[in-house]
Amino acid sequence: MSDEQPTYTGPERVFSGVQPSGNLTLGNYLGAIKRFVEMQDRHDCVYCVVDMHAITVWQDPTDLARATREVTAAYMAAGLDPKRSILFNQSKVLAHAELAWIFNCVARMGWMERMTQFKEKSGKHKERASLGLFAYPALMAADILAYKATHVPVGEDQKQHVELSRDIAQKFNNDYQRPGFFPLPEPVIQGAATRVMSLRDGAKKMSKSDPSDMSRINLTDDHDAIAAKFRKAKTDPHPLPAHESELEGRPEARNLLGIYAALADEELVTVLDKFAGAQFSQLKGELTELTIAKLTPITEEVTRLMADEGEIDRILEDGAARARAITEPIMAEVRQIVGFV
Ligand code: AQP
Repeated sequence: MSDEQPTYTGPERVFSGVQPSGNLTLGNYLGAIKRFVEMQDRHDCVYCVVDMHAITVWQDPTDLARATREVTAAYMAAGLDPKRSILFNQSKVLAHAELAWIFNCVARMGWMERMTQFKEKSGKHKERASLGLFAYPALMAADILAYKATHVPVGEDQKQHVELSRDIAQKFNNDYQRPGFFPLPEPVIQGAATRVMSLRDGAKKMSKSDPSDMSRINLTDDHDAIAAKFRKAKTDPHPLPAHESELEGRPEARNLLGIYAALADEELVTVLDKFAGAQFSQLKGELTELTIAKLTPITEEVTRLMADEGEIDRILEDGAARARAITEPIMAEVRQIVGFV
């Protein structure tokens, strides 16, 4: 679809979220949470724990509640300040569900059928996948647009969904002849680790739901587990290269060097320079130390915060009230535009 329509002139706002669907991974941290923190200083930010997205695949209710508090704790442990950014869980703000229904009626089946995440997650048995899993991108568009958010920091895997949100916003604006009502949100995909890959297979994304725990670093892993996972990480038989062009066809080398660069806050070229000609064993050793140094303070803080669930719930409640204050006038206008009396 073309983006030609009068541009949105409202304020800039950042929205993003993480699913409480299991242990957070290094991929979630580097691709999303670390970048949320970087944006907090410069923008008006809304960060959600997307529990309604999580139930698109089965979640044990007790585990879902625990994971919702744990993602909130991880947000704060990583550096999000609940006074500056709005932190809350999605199910507390009904605008998400309401706008998602309207967007279900705006989005086209053909658009949804092209979504690679649905194809991957539903696998060979699409007829057994939940209707919610299919409609997931419409809920994500509602998450973003209920706040008229303009920027969405995500990992590479979510780019297609943010682009679909643009299509939905544009079609809504066109269908209801309200040019510029919704912004066309921009995905913000930056840094050296926008797609952290599985440690067992450089062609697969590192994911919370991968059946192999050895494929990922969890934010809750202890030092021994981190060391063992990097030690056993898949490699290739060649020494590490000096130039980015030589990473072509070497996904495991690219992945480990990219993780190092993102954790060290260095450019990939600097890291290539540092390890040029070295064996994987040297990179793995230094990567283990760096990962432990960066993740341990976060893990310890998550444990400390999780000891007071009441305080986490209070933060979520406060964030939800502030979130509702943004969505309510927007939803009042949406209802009027759609013709709901
Ligand atoms: N491997 C990754 N590399 C970089 N970014 C990643 N993200 C996820 N995996 C990687 C980013 O983390 C944010 C939150 O993701 P999510 O929990 O909403 O869902 P997801 O993308 O489906 O992540 P997972 O870990 O793979 O979860 P499951 O296994 O439950 O599906 C997003 O910004 C995502 O891009």
